[in-house]
Amino acid sequence: MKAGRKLGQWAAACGALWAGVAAANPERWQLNMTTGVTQTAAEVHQLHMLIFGICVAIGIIVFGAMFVAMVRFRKSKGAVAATWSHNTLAEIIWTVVPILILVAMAIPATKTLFKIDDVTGAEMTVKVTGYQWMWRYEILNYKGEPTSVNFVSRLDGDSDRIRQLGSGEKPSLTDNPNYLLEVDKALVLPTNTKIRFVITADDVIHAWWVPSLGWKQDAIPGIVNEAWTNILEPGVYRGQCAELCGKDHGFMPIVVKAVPRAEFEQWLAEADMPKGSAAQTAQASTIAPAKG
Ligand SMILES: [Cu+2]
Repeated sequence: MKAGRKLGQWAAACGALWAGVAAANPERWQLNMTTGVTQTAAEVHQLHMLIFGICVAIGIIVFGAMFVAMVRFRKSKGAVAATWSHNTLAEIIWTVVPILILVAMAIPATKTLFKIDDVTGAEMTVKVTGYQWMWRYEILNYKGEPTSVNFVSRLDGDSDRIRQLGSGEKPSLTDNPNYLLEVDKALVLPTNTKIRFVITADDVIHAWWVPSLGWKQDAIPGIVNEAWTNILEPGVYRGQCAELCGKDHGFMPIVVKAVPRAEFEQWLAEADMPKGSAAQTAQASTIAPAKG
């Protein structure tokens, strides 16, 4: 009884630790996947935990059987090796059981993959283009209306200064907790809105990845990939390029700022300048990707 209570307390402590490390944004030394801020991310996390549990159970059974065999049937105890070489029943069992386990894992995974692939019913489209080494965001439309919002998001000045050789400043997490995870212009998105992304690249292959959204998508020159999200909670969600793309691959972070719809509409009204306006021309001249 006493042992049972101890075990219960221990399990509760482990559970709290596990939940604590699975916050929306990945934390330093986080061990588990993030639970994220979208239905997709939550489902992906649940699948991950289910399949992790199945793998642990298989590991315990297989390694347990192996160690029992090694200890109980060792030579020093007088064990003699069997001489038979085929057993049809055993072969059928070790073929059928893994197939059943794989099918059992594939059914829920496939259901989630279909949902991740279904971009229908989106109220907004964002085009993401990867460059060496920055991201361009174009809000192609919102609620069926085209917009002219088009900007480049780069590593923020503070991170850029700290990373320079001989800057005299060593990056410190207390000075800058978002070192290499901050940009000059974040992608502002509305919450509780199905947002479709079309993702491509202009030079080499990149990948757009914000862990809290639950997916990553390759950005490939000449190909337009699709993805979607529906962010449930306002917040700032950080990500990175997830495909090695050159010397500054580690210096092209992603920041998504999710705000309530009313706030987003206000931001959009300010950012959406009429085509050909002086302000937009000035903006366009600063968004050509730098060579280097
Ligand atoms: Cu990259």
